[in-house]
Amino acid sequence: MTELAAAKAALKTQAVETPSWAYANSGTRFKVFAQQGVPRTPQEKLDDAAKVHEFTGVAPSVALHIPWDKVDDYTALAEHAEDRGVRLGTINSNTFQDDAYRLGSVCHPDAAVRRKAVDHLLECVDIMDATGSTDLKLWFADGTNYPGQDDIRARQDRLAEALTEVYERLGEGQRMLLEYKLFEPAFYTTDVPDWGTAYAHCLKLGPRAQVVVDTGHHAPGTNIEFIVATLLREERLGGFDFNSRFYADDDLMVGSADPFQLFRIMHEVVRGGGFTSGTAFMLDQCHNIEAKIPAIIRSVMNVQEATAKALLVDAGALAAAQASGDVLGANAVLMDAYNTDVRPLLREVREESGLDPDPLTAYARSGWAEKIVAERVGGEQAGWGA
Ligand code: AOS
Ligand code: ZN
Ligand code: ZN
Repeated sequence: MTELAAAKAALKTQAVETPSWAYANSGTRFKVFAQQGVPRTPQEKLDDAAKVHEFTGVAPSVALHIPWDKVDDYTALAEHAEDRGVRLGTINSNTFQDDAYRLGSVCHPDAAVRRKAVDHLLECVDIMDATGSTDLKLWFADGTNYPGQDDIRARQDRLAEALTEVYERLGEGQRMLLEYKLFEPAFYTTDVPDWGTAYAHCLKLGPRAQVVVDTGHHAPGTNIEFIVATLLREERLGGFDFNSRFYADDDLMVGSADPFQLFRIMHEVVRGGGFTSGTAFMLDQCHNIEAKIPAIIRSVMNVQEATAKALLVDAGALAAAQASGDVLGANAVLMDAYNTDVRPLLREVREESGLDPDPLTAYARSGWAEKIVAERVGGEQAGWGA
């Protein structure tokens, strides 16, 4: 197979998971700007996600959030997804929207609150059993605001205890993905603030505990591709939460703030065999002012473009330049790939897969946007900014 054919084949099998909450209304703590036609139920979120998959061909699964997507019958929800041509993906837990969690959830000083939080996580694994989801994604808002507020070490012990109980409950083929975040909502300490802390816990738990890299959860200037390379090397990169940031956890469209960073990350994914290692490629975004479905289609396309560029890196030339200490030459190999306009290649890939080469105009032509505005009244809030 030529290199171009190999790149095309990889692009055709790429899978980007879209988050249910990105289809619903969301906002900042200042205001939620409600949009017309947004989903009123988890089923309608899946209907919209199916449209993203229909026009991009590479968004076959949808991440759920419990309780935002709570239903009585998860098997029926999985069937609804299947009927629409998509499937249910990662289950995201929520231990941050209850009054009980003022001082934390699994790290809370009170054992009764920790029990409540762990029970919720165990319920999420029950849901995974019903939906057939393989991944449980854990993000904890736990932390403290003031020095001395709680014992940093004791909180780590409580975290380890909770994670162990949930890890032991996982069934065959299920994984626990632990996400880290620099700060927010806690401002002084965060209990899982960085990849090192997440990795240390995962290492103790076992191979089915892996780290999630949310691209928006780092300090400015952090070399995220280094983290990606390291976690892949240690076989602990469970997945990505893709999004873009300018300031904090902005959850903007992936590849919109810094497409070069996304390319550098995807280069390390390609280099580290991340397409075949079980790494999940998820979006974690909120579309506060832009139209939601087109924004998600755009995001999926941005991931595809960065991936295509990374696949076009001339690995042989790069290795040769690196081995001979050719600093400028090595850098030029990467930049050549980054500066390639891959849009014609991706149009070809789509046509070869029986898709319209331009997903955004195809979606606009489909009439779906008008249909949902006419049919859906009173769409729901995602949960953020509620
Ligand atoms: C929060 O900042 C995180 O990015 C999480 O991934 C969060 O759990 C997700 O946005 C929805 O639950
Ligand atoms: Zn995230
Ligand atoms: Zn986040």
